[in-house]
Amino acid sequence: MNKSGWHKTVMAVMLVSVLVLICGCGIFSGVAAGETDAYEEENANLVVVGFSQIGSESVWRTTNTLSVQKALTKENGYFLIFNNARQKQENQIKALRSFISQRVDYIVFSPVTENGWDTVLEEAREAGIPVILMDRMVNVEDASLYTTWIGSDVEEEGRKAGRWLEQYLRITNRQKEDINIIVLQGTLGSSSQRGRSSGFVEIANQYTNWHILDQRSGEFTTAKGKEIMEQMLDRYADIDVVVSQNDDMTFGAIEAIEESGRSVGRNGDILILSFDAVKDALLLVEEGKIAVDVECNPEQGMYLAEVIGMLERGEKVEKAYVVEEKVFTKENVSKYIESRTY
Ligand code: GYE
Repeated sequence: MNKSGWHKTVMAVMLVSVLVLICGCGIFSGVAAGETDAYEEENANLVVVGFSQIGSESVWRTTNTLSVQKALTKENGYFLIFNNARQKQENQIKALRSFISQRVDYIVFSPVTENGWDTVLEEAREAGIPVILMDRMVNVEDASLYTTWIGSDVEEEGRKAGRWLEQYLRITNRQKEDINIIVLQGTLGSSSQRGRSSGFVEIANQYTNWHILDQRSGEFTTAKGKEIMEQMLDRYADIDVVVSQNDDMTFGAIEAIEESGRSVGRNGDILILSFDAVKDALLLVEEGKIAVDVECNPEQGMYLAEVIGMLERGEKVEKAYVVEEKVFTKENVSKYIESRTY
């Protein structure tokens, strides 16, 4: 082959390679585009929901997260974007802003504390995205900044605990005795902490012999609940009642009390009043270690799906949906334990 013949061959090979490359790309991009179309088509009708959860501080919280994930599935017509804020309001605000920039159809969030939401909620409103509050409340000037709220009457939960103690002291003839109380609070500034505190105090204030010795936050966790309880046991020799604003803190508090050589229960040194009523706590109610557990229902996912469904159909929704809750004591708890899934 002469020099120009060799050149021609090289050129031809290069040309073929380029063509193969172009066609190849074409084929690949054709497949990819097809897949994207199918993917987009499949998701086009889904309702996109951005959900900012507080964190995973308690059994209640993980159950609540699961219940939303179970309700807002693709099969049910939803595309759920989940974000865990790890107890930080700034993370929740960031998540909300990212939902706004992604133009989700709905924002759902459980605000870690009540204050400081006006600006980001105004941004959501400007973007035309309805906001649904779940579990906890916000404290905003303009209530139209959120569409609706699904949760528990936490103030009533606090009252229920107070009423139980009232009745128990009456039945056991201890109405005249000085009753020393410690309150283990949840996350300070959260609606569950504020509501449970004020509901209980409303009842406590009716009795001059009920003394709230101290209240400190155990941040709704077992570890912190135990730590705070240890401090309280060191500081106060005579504690009759511990009001622990969730079961996780209660587990820690009971450990601390027992390790200090004191006992819990109706025949023990300290009465425990708890909230949430998760399965492990119900077992302790049955055992007599927790005197009363006021239920707080975390399974709010199906209510959420129902409310979004109504909004999708253009129906009017209520401003608040309050879930039903019970009170568990040794007298009634046994029949509820088996069916408890969390
Ligand atoms: O009681 C606690 C949780 O806001 C009602 O938050 C909720 C509370 C619940 O972490 O366990």
